[in-house]
Amino acid sequence: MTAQPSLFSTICAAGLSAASTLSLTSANFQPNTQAKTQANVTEAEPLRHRMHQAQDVLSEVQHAVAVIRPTKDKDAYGAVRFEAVEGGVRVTAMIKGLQPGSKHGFHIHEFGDATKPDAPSAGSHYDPANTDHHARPGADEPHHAGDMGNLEANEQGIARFERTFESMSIAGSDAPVIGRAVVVHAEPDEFDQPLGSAGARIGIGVIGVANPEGFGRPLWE
Ligand SMILES: [Cu+2]
Repeated sequence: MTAQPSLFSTICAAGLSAASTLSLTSANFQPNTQAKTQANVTEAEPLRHRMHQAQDVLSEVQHAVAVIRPTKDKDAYGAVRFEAVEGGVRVTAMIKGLQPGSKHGFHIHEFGDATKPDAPSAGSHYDPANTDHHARPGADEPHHAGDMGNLEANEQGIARFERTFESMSIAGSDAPVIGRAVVVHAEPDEFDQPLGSAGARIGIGVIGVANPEGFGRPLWE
């Protein structure tokens, strides 16, 4: 019974200490826009492809999911699942709101950042091996780990996708996709350089840790 007041006091003390630190920090803070911009440029490089200590926590994750929402004035929406399987990651997707019979470039991009209405914040194709080369997935040539090919919509404008990729992992050391973004493009991926000419970004979703319960349920039912 004595543990409770003791714990409470500790929390209060920690709270006061944090509050003092905060006010001190605010009082001393001098905005310096130029220095801040330079720091961001320097810090962005390792963050593109590395997970730092978070890797230790996430390495057990076997299932990930991205919920796709339309970008500004577009209509693509749906979900993409990632499951660790023997030799790679199985990706299953169902995307709706597409034109009947249309094809759409389908990639993992380097930043899980969907803050911009038309999604340039997601950056370029996820390419942790620095291949600097775009290609059809599974092609016998170097390609971005994020090259997933094309979605193909049926007559109802619904695309279903299922493919296993050897060139990625959920949260392992080999091209971990967790925390990156899935992008659906307006145009077909033509597999030309540098990025496949797939046009505007019509849908985007950030890849997060999935709830394993119910993960086996078919995505399109
Ligand atoms: Cu793309």
